[in-house]
Amino acid sequence: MLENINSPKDIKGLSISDLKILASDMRKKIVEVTSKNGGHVAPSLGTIELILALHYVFDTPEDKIIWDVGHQAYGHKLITGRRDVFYTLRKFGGISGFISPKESIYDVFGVGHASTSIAAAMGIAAARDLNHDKYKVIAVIGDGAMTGGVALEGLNNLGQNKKDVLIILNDNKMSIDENVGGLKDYLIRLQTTGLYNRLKNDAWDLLGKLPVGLDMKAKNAAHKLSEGLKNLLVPTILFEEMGIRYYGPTDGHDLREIISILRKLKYIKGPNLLHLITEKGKGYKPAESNPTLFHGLGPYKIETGEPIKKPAPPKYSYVYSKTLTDFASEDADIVAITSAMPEGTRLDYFKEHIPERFFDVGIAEQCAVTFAAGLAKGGKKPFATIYSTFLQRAYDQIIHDVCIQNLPVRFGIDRGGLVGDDGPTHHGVFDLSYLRIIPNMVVMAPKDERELQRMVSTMVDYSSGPIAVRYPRGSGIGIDLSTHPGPLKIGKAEILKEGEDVYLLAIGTLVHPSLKASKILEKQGVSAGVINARFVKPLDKELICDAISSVKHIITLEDNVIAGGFGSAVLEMLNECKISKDVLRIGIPDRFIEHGTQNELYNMLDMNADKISRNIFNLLSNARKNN
Ligand SMILES: Cc1ncc(C[n+]2csc(CCOP(=O)(O)OP(=O)(O)O)c2C)c(N)n1
Repeated sequence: MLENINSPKDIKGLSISDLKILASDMRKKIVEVTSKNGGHVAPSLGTIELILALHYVFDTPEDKIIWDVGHQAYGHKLITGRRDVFYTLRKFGGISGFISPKESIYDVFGVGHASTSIAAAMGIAAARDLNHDKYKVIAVIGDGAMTGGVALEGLNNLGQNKKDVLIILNDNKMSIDENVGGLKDYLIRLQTTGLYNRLKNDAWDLLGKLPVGLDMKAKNAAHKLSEGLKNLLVPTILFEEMGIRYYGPTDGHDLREIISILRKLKYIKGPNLLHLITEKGKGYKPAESNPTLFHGLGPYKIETGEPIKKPAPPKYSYVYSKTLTDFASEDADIVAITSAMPEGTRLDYFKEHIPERFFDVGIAEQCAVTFAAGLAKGGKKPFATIYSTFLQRAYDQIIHDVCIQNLPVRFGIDRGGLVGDDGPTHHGVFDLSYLRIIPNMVVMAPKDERELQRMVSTMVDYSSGPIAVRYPRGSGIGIDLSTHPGPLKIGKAEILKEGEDVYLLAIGTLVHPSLKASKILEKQGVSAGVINARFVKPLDKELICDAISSVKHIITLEDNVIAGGFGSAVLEMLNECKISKDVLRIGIPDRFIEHGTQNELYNMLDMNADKISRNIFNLLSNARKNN
């Protein structure tokens, strides 16, 4: 069936039983491709009926579907002209794992971070009205994404401005891990009573049956009475209190039912919310039974769902969490905070050992940072552990709530650098720039997992103000971690190799490639020194200036944007010290980097040892020629 679907127009005439066959084909295709490429399997398996019903009832792309996060829309890709390239999902040069307007006119609003759909849909609806257009705008948001501040801000406004937006709440009771917070409990209460809509329908039927001659006043009185009775029996409908009409809860896998409701909702103007109950991983047993693992994973065996993993050293996230947990078991002041990523950050390890000092605030990075500031104020040692890309959400909180008050909040910034197949919305390549410009902040990046341990230890000891360590996605380089090394002196770099022709000043994951590049250069007759800066802020002025005094060229290397990053900090320092050198800054250029494996991307950007050494060799040869 899927082979015949080239655009949503091709599903319009299908019967419900044909749509069911199509749903099954789509699930098979998703499992087939993600078992090889990895991806967001469980979220996408849970939305198949919803996707079919939306494209069946609405006239896309004229009507606009606005996805939240955009990780649950593989089915949407399959029926909007991308079936034949679906095998390239998340591959270098292939289609994105998220919603990407560059890729298709059916992908209306670019996304990868959570909770944006309601505000974006409201904006599109406002533009539609100003342009006197007539299309429908539909926001699809999960119960996890609904815990984010931006989503709640969107709801708060939509209820007031009454724009014609249909919100589909895709409620599977899960964020990546189990969803958290009062809203989650509330949604469960709505589900378990299940009464609301029945009562509402009864009330509507009743109104329909009232004598035709009855005047509006009497009808309104009857309506109010029925509403009052209903509110006695079921929880107050939060959304309705905010001015958004609520429909549901409805089985999100019952195609006939969703199509029938959407057909009605298509003609009901104003802000409406349809609450669908779905199952994450629907239709593929391993994903149904382990939705957290199958939220997003690498390749796996289709028959068993077992991830295909090559033996590898422990991941940075694990080393961070394990080290932190070890310290926390001796130091009762240490507290760990995540914003909906216990599994991703591996703080689940901390939670398992010290549950009373573990906090998951949901998809609420701003709350996580200000909460950490409060904990610091109360004398605790909070470790706000957040992916680099998601910490962008909390920039004002870092400045306003933490740094101005100089509070000793510890930031464990996971997924620094290029993250690979999740692409531009997820690369953590701005943090060194955005953190180092804030007064009071200390910023570190480890060269390997051993140094990460030392940096965690440094953060435990450091109480003079905010301090951050940012570390990459993936495995360390395989160092023995059986003993705990001590902390670092704040602002202390290390010379790994002396050089006479050129110095490579590197930070974080670029340190080891720099060492390798210097070895290649040595074979070519170039003496290249290597410094591991460790700190982007404060820089080790003394060590760096002393080391580089005899060379003409220095190269800075970082897995962060060149603009404003570590290399820029070095340039500023040289300028302040009135030292003049030829400086080449290697890092992420001024453009958004697509998806691919980390190796493919660093290779594309000339940021591996071979290419670094080749470029330095050419630079020095050209400089010699020009002299
Ligand atoms: C701002 C932000 N923080 C964290 C994430 C990581 N993240 C991606 S999906 C997800 C869970 C979303 O849950 P829900 O909206 O219920 O969708 P589901 O996967 O359950 O369908 C999280 C936390 C993100 N994408 N954006």
